[in-house]
Amino acid sequence: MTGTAAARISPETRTLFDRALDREPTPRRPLWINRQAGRYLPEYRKLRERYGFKELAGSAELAAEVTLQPIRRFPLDAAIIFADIMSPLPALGIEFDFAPGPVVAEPIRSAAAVDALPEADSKSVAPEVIEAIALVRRELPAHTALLGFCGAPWTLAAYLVEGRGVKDFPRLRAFAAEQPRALERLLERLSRLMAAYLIRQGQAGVSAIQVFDSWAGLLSRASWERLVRPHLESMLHAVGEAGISRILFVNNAPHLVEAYAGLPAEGLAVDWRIDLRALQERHGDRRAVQGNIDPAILTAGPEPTRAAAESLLDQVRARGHIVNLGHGVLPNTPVESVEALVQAVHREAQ
Ligand code: 1CP
Repeated sequence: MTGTAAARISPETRTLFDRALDREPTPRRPLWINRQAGRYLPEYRKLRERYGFKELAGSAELAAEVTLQPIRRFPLDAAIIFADIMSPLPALGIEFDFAPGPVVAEPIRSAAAVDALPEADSKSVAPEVIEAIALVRRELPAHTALLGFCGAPWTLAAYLVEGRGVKDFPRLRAFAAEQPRALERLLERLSRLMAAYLIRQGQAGVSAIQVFDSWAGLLSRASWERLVRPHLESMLHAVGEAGISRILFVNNAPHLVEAYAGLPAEGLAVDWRIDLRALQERHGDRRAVQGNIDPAILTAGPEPTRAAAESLLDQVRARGHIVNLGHGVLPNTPVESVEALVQAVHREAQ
């Protein structure tokens, strides 16, 4: 890692990523990769031989090391802190494991279970993540942005009510119909907790955060407007008031993208199902757009990756575009495909 004082971040330095998120002109578009620290990297797999995922994410030093792994290997424009969307939930007394996705010990399936959740002190919310942010900040080159993140209240509620990731989350949808008031109280609690957590991440040194709404698409638009929107909106508003830039990632919800686009966020990130150019045409005057190569294309190798990257760069206007995949990079992705993506994006500066 570069260790000279000049290479370290200073408050005056605005990275390529930060400028693109503010829709300022940049010499080329920034690039980072959803789930960029992970199993496709040999150095991550090596650490996973010695430590479980919970141990890695639970130690500030190990989490900082894993966060930096993809940055040492590729010239990416942002690092994302290594943690999970579940990391802040122990502050609410929630117990869970990973197998490999989150499995909650006692799913929340009644109004009484929602009301029994303890009030959390913001300092008790994932202190290891806050410490890891401070550690990464010291090591990260000045031109690389550091991103924090959290799960959207709805996506967190999906795991808490259903208990684990299952197709179409039927128990969650039943809970929304049977106990709408209890669901609202749960979303309200999660929204307040996540706002406090993201603001602490900002104080620890991230310049922007991404909110992952991975299970956004489960409700009809009318139910989403009624149950989900107010809580997501108040969380994003509180984070913006604290001066932290926001990217909202919406997965697999083509029927809701226009509704999400109206929420307060500097950037809108979408999966590969969405026409990013059309989204930019509709919202590019107020929002940066991020995405959205299909991660499966990278598993097909460097050539298809290069072609997909060139086609994306061709279609989407450079200004206010942050290049990324439409969802997390897959574990069987060849490192050479990531290199091909980096090269295609960097070629724009030449
Ligand atoms: O090595 C392993 O086996 C652990 C796999 C793993 C990893 C690497 C999990 C379990 N979480 C993570 C880290 C993680 N999760 C990051 C860190 C950043 C990085 O890797 O660079 C981030 C941003 C997340 C976010 C996350 N976790 C989301 C939102 C993004 C998305 O992919 O939609 C979701 C839905 C989760 C839940 C989760 N945690 C882990 C898995 C495998 C899953 C999803 C699948 C499921 O529900 O079964």
